[in-house]
Amino acid sequence: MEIQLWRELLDPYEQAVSELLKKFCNVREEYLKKNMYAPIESVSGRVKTVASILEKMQRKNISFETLEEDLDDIAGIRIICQFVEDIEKVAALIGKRTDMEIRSTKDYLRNQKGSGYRSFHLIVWYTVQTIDGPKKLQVEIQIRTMAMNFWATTEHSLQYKYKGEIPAHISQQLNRASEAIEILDREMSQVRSEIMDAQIDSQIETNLVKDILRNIENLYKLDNKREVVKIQNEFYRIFSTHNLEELKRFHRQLDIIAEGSRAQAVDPAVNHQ
Ligand code: 0O2
Repeated sequence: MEIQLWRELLDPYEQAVSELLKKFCNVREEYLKKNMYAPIESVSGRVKTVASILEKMQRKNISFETLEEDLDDIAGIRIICQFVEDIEKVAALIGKRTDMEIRSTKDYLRNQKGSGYRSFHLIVWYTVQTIDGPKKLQVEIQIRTMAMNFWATTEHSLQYKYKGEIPAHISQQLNRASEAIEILDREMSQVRSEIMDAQIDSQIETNLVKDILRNIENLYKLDNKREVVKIQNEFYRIFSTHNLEELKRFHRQLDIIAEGSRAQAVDPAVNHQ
């Protein structure tokens, strides 16, 4: 293939990766804004390098003519979850979306690879809008836990170092490490609800503080500064107690004060009724 055509081929894949990254980050944000536990911990993505495409074409005997059909991971998204249970949730969430269509799945959780690799893969059809019209592409989405990702990233580097021929004794160690990762994930699942509760509380606190600060800032513009300083000091006091219920109560009270202040600013007569 002519060198300049690689750019043309890969550009829509770059676009797909950048759009999907944004979309999956939005999913996480949506959960957090609603004070809910987010099954997505982080998202990354990449377009396969030309060197890696060429290597896989050779290895799998793929021609340039059928490249886009036969190579389903030119665009790749990796979704990292905290717990094994989240993987299913994320896969179900993808299944319900109307902007992507699942073409196939590979469950390397139930069918772990000989190397010890564990992950859940989905190949989806995704359409990007280009100046030449819509282009439907395949994208590989890998979903795995943080622990599985640690193992896969390390093993991938060793695959590169040993050009796919990892010495037997290292392979055995990697297999043992993979078993340890599975046990770790299982152990973490045991305390999942505890961890989720803690994270939800922390998110509620973050959102409450954001709201409180916005209200105090607004009061500064409208109200008696000395009163607002008192409110601000009360906020610092409550915050230092780490009592979420107190913080919620303060937030509700402040909302009422801020509402009254706004009404007064719009209609000064409110104060004289
Ligand atoms: P990169 O650098 O991530 O793009 P294969 O024949 O296994 O190479 P196939 O049949 O297309 O690939 O599908 P599969 O098995 O689902 O693998 C797709 C991707 O999953 C791989 O892409 C890796 O990212 C990851 N993967 C699969 N098996 C292993 C493994 O044993 N160890 C690690 N670390 N990752 C794995 P690429 O093209 O190999 O690499």
